[in-house]
Amino acid sequence: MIIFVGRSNVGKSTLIFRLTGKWVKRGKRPGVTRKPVEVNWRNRKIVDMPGFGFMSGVPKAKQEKVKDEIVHFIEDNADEIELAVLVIDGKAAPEIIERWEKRGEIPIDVEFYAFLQELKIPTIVAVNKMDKVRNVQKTINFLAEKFGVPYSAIPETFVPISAKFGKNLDGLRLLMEKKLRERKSSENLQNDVGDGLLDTVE
Ligand SMILES: Nc1nc2c(ncn2[C@@H]2O[C@H](COP(=O)(O)OP(=O)(O)OP(=O)(O)O)[C@@H](O)[C@H]2O)c(=O)[nH]1
Ligand SMILES: [Mg+2]
Repeated sequence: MIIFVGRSNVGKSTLIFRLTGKWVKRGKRPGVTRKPVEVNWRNRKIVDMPGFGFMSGVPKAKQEKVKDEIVHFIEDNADEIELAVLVIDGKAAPEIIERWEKRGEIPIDVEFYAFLQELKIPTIVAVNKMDKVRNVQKTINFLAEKFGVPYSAIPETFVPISAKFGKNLDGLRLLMEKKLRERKSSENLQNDVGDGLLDTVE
């Protein structure tokens, strides 16, 4: 099982559609995906998770409930989850993170990354909407510092993409395959990951 997580409206569903070609509901406003949506793809389950954080037209209490449901889903399925792709809006995230820190709160993306590490779930951070970002490397370095990812581990953790415009999806797919292989070899399993598992749909 591979899960796609992240704040609302960062482009998780768009990314899944682009990577797998499977139809998932996408939309302009935060709060489109309301429940974990499972897509069967090449002998794997891909899960499109609801976004956490602001959802338009959804009361705050319900937003909190959705976040709890996401946490429970991940905890309940931790053994089965081979890989998490944490999707970030590369344009909006640095500002949001700084705003939360100024308020003395732990930014939700930082909290979620730490949560996935705690559960020992291999994680890739897909820095999406890079079409809107002027200095991509600077954004990634900033995020790495906030997430506590050492400089040397940046290339194996962060990947800039544009789901909407199909940019660097090959880079993401390669990193996903690498992480899946590493997990398999660490578990000493015999089965191969499979060729062309993560073909991009253009
Ligand atoms: N500019 C830009 N927009 C993007 C990109 N990827 C997705 N979007 C847009 O972001 C919006 C949200 O996309 P979704 O895929 O529905 O986002 P989501 O993360 O699944 O949202 P929730 O289900 O509400 O959590 C849509 O308007 C997409 O077209 C990108 O790479 N660049
Ligand atoms: Mg969605």
